[in-house]
Amino acid sequence: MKNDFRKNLSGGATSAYQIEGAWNSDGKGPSIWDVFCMIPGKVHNGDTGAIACDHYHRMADDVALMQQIGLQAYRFSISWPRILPAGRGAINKQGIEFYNKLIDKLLEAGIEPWVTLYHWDLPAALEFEHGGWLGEATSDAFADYADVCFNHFGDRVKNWITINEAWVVAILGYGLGVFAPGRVSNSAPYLAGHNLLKAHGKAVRRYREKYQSTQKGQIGITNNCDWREPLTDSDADKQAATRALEFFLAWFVDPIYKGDYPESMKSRLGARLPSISAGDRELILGSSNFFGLNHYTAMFAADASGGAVPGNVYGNGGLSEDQDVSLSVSPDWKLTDMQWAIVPWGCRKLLEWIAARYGNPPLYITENGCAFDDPVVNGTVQDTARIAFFDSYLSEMHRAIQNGVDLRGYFIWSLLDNFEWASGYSKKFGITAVEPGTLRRIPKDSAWWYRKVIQKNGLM
Ligand code: PNW
Repeated sequence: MKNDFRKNLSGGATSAYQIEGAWNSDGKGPSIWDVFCMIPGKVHNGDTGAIACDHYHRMADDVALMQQIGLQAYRFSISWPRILPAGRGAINKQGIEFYNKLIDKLLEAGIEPWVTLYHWDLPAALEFEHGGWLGEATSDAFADYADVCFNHFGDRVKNWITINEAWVVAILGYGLGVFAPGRVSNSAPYLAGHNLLKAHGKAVRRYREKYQSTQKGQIGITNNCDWREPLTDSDADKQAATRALEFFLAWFVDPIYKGDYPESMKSRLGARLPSISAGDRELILGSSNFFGLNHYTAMFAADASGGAVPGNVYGNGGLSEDQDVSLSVSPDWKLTDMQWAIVPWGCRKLLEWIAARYGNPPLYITENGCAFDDPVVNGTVQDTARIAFFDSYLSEMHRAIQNGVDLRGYFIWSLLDNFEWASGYSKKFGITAVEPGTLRRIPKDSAWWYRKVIQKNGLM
């Protein structure tokens, strides 16, 4: 009964800054995360990604590990400043070499590469020159960088994701200031979001005009969204939940599938939300071959005036005063180490909401996972809560597919315990532990469980 939950593929995901290390090796330029980590108080315990999992030097072993686990696909990101140390201009050959080797190793191992072009490690040069994503010039630089990647890797890479989680970049990076570049503002997020959408559109245009017909790959964007369940069945709370989803997800997805920002955002934000010009619309509308979704948790939403946002280390309601939504969690929900509630049915409801709003697009869950800290005992890690998490979320995805959602693939976050941004190494999302000091990889029980799920193409 639980069989055949996936139509296409099961993979694992990571990102460059979280695993590579080698932050200033072989010609790599600094990113805004390299800089952000140097600012006292920004990252838990003063941790940095300078060494991280040292994946840069252990790449071949890590691919062997993926093969052992049986991954069919691997989602990783390319470090923009490893390819273009100054953000634009001269190409760093050694950076190209590294990703060439990684891609070749993956293909030899029968693992399909899924490449994210931007997973938050903006070249620091572009922060200084253009104010990062506040400058439109950064979106042009992104298209040129993407072009370099298509040109060098597109003969072998057939799945491209332009931007990872524009919401996180905009809100956590430019609104709440808890992620790089650390700005605090109630208007900058909407400008940054606008330029991120344009960057996506410009990169996709480049791919379509120069590469797609010969390389025959697909390109899309990945956004993150939690589910928002109305706290009561009052109309006011139902509208609050919809509004919360619009400020979270539709912000970036409506422009791509409908050509404009949601009405709720336009009316509430006024001049703080840039308008989508005719030219922007042409660039952005229809610019994704698939719908990438990262999903972790759910919260209740209630109508409120500038409600507080409890229960989340990042305060991830966004700028809630713009929404008049108050978020909360049920005391019955179990929490992960991120204090994110485990609500598997929320995943199904979100998938169905997306299918209904956007005409059932081909969907990929490009991240889903949980942080738990389980000890290594005699070389094993019994992470039963993580297995239960994956099992319950996959079951609900299966139900969504049965209900007609076109879900084609699934990537667990993450292959390795890694640098969890402002939480440093304190939050462990991996199906593989990384031993402090030696950095030895120790697959957790969830890795072997996932292997069986992939082999069987269904749950146990
Ligand atoms: C995502 N929020 O980040 C990222 O894509 C990963 O790099 C990260 O490791 C993973 O999820 C786990 O955090 C998010 O506050 C960060 O809603 C913050 C939020 C969501 C996703």
